[in-house]
Amino acid sequence: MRDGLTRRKLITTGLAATAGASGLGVVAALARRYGLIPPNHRGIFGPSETLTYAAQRLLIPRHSLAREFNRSEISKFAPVNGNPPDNENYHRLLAGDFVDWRLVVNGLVTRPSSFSLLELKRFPSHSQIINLVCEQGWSYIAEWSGVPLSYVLNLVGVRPEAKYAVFFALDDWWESVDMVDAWHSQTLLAYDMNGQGLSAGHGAPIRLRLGRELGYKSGKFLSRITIVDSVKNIGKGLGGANEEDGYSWYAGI
Ligand SMILES: Nc1nc2c(c(=O)[nH]1)N[C@H]1C(S)=C(S)[C@@H](COP(=O)(O)O)O[C@H]1N2
Ligand SMILES: [Mo]
Repeated sequence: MRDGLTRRKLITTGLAATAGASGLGVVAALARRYGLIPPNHRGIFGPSETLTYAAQRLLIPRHSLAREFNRSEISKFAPVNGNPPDNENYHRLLAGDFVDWRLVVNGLVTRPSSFSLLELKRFPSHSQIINLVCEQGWSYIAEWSGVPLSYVLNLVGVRPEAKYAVFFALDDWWESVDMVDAWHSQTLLAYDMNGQGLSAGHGAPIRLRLGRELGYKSGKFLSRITIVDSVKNIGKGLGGANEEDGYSWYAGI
């Protein structure tokens, strides 16, 4: 406790000094020291990506919660961003109510597994009314129910080297988060939205709902979660499909 505070104070001082001066190298050094280098630390925005991510992780308690709302605050209208996957596999799964779908969980885990929708629905469920904020400038409040990702991670047993959870979807979307957000209590594998089964548009059969990151990190139509110690060999190594289009890897809100 005391160590944590001392450490936080030290780091705050370091970051504050750096923010004022031109010494982004100091942040990089601090970030490196605490293993807080985001996958997209190179390029023009690299130093500021590192600054944002390292500052958030060092200064904000890891269990801090996104704001939750009352039922009366649920938005009347919830936009759908994009179309459901337009491929034969998705059409077939959707037509069969996803009985043939499975969520694969593998990588740095002691018991690689796959789960059917029914199995996931039988696990303890959690509901949360939170805001979904799209980087395009719109947002809506909705209630999501599902199984906390932490429950599934405990079932498969995450190995100590784990650094990121990578999510793959039935379209060409993929994204990753660090293990702080993976274990976070508001990180949900959601199958219900506002008390009803997820529509295809909102991500059937299962979507990720992260409380503390922008909408594009909350993958719809999930098919696989892979736990890794590095994302450098996945795609262009930037941590996600959106990052390859120039978005931030860390999209904390
Ligand atoms: N698989 C997949 N997940 C995705 C996307 C996508 O195109 N494919 N779009 C993202 C974006 S940009 C946002 S804002 C939210 C929107 O969720 P909604 O369509 O349920 O409102 O989903 C995210 N998850
Ligand atoms: Mo978005």
